[in-house]
Amino acid sequence: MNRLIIVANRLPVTVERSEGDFKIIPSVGGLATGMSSLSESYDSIWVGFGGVAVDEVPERDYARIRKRLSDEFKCHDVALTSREVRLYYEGFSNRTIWPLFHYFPIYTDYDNETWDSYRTVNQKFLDTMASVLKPGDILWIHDYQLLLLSRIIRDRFSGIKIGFFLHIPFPSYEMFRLLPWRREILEGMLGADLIGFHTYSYERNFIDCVHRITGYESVFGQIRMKDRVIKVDSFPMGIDFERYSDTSGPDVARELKKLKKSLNGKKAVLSIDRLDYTKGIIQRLEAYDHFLQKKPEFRGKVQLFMVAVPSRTGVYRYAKLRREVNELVGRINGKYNTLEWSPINYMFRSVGTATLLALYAVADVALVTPLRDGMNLVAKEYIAARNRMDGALVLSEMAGVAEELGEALIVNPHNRQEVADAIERALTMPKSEQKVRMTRMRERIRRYDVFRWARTYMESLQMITDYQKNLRTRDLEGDLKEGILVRYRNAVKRLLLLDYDGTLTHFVKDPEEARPDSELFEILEKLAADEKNKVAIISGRDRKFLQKNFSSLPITLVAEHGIWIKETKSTWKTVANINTEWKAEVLPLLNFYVDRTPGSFVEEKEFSLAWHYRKADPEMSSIRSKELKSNILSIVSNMNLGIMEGNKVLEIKSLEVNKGKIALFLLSMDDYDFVLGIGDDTTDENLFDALPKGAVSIKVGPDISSANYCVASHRDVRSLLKEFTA
Ligand code: ADQ
Repeated sequence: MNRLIIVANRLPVTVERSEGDFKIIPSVGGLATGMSSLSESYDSIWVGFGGVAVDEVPERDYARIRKRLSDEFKCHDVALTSREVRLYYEGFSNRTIWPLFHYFPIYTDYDNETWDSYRTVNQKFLDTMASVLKPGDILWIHDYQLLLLSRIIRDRFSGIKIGFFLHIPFPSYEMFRLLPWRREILEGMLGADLIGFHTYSYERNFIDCVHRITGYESVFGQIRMKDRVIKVDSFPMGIDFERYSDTSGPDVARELKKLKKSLNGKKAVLSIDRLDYTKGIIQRLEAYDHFLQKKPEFRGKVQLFMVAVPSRTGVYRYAKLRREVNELVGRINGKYNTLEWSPINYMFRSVGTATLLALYAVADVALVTPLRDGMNLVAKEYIAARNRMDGALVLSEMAGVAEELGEALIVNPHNRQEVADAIERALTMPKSEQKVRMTRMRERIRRYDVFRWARTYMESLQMITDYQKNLRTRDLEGDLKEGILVRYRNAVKRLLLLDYDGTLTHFVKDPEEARPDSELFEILEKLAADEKNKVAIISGRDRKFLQKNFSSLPITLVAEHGIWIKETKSTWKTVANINTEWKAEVLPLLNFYVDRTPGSFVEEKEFSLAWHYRKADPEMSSIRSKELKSNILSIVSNMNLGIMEGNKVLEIKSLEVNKGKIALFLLSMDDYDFVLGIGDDTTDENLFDALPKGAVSIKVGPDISSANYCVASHRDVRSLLKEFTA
């Protein structure tokens, strides 16, 4: 059985002092439940903070707690000091990442001291794990307190499968870029093989930030980095549906009876969350006040149960919020109180499972109106508990869960009138309509529960790591090289497809200077002289350049990535009908970038436009090229144009042509028993992908590629080609 190491800020236990000793109580939170379902397939071990700081208790007690955690619960405690808890957890995690990722930039602190501690603690997690990790282990790291850990582990242990899941939103670039440590944080996350989010929007935001800040490209949720491909995907977390849908227990019945008695026929509205400014508690209260103000006929007929669990009490904002909520509840109650009725029943505490279920069961309406929420499990729990298919959910569009629950009454939590109207609609919704909406939502929540979530995630992690194995290009040396030479010699009809810049020759600052030297000429001449060979140079260069430098050789020339082809002793032809009207629209934009990026220039080709920035300042041009690329993307997306990123060049051209398509055309001309493709940049990936099974594809350079083999530079290419003709 494989071992699964689950890494989270907090271990799934609570350590409580009791009569001079300690009690360790396993928690029943969503994450612990989801992970427990994996115990059939994996031997699970947890690594995290146990909740007791090293300097909080005598050394001997601390050692005892750690030992019990590990022996009895398979939990490995990360030893944190109370200072670290203050700086890393309350500080960087909860005063920097949490507010910023929830779109509260004005609540965000940028403090080097807390950042240093965050880094140190992420490192400490590794130290604890180092004694636990074994080859073949799978790691699943959770949440925003450990954004750097994946990279730290990858740098130390290669070959470990690492999954990371973020439980909070991932913000848009405009928000994320505010972080002074944005690059380190992204690089930290990118150490994982699979990065999971609750929703597709967070996934998109992340990919966008990665592209703009690090420059890595992504295709269908795969980010291609220099030496690895990783997967980014969304996995909306679910709940243990059965647990919340069973409200039949005696404890629940008892609680329910109490609640019903206190309601005395009034309708119940429920609000339940951790006391957090992201949950929109103040705004919710204001909307409820507004509702009572505008609809006096409901006074005395509804009761709001407002339950708030104390949370992060050591952080100033939370203490302040607690006071504000207290005051507001007091004010609203004071405004409408009568002898028989008080509009809000406020509980500032955590409630047990039976009470929680009874509250869900009694509530005619649930008000889930966070200002931002990664997912929000309360909404799902309420739906699960509505086993009579009634009740209505008022749900904020800012919660991740809103993407799954279109049948809820969706509101903007900042729009007081809209929330007030939704409360009224929910309270007066006909039973038949409640049933239709609730049935659909329940079915969905039941199907994709927390167990399915955990399983799907693990399957995805397995898939991406298998895929990576297949992608690993092998160095073309020794026996491998010998094998190719033998196949070459035994073949009777060979097709050799060669890129030019960076493959047959090195790069130079001025593209015009990259003339073939005599050594290359000799190699090509010899290859072409063998009548078993058909040699083609497939380049991004224009016809003029290829014509000038290679027309004396009996080889096929392909210009502009496949737009033009010239067979030996023939003239240039195009193989596709290509539209060029788009050029008039794109050219001014490129010229604008030339003006702002000294040293760059635009090359206008017949069927494409290329922006070259090899001679420009590297840092500036790298920023500009990313910016230009995203600007062009918005223009070209509906014109069937593609952007090809070569080495220090962005080329915009019709998607009707690429090196792969021309390779297929050449392949169709004869029956070859040896096919070779060599190239160095992303445009050559189309070529590699188009080659038939059994063909030899070689990537020049260290980047990840779909080629079978790789070599370090154009010199290796030349030496291989020389050996062919030796
Ligand atoms: P939270 O911000 O904690 O979680 P949420 O998903 O709603 O938010 O989970 C809260 C949990 O606490 C629920 O299971 C709920 O039953 C329980 N709870 C709330 N109030 C309670 C009370 N008074 N007494 C007892 N239990 C109470 C973070 C993210 C979310 C994301 C989850 C899971 O902020 O967006 O959905 O992680 O990824």
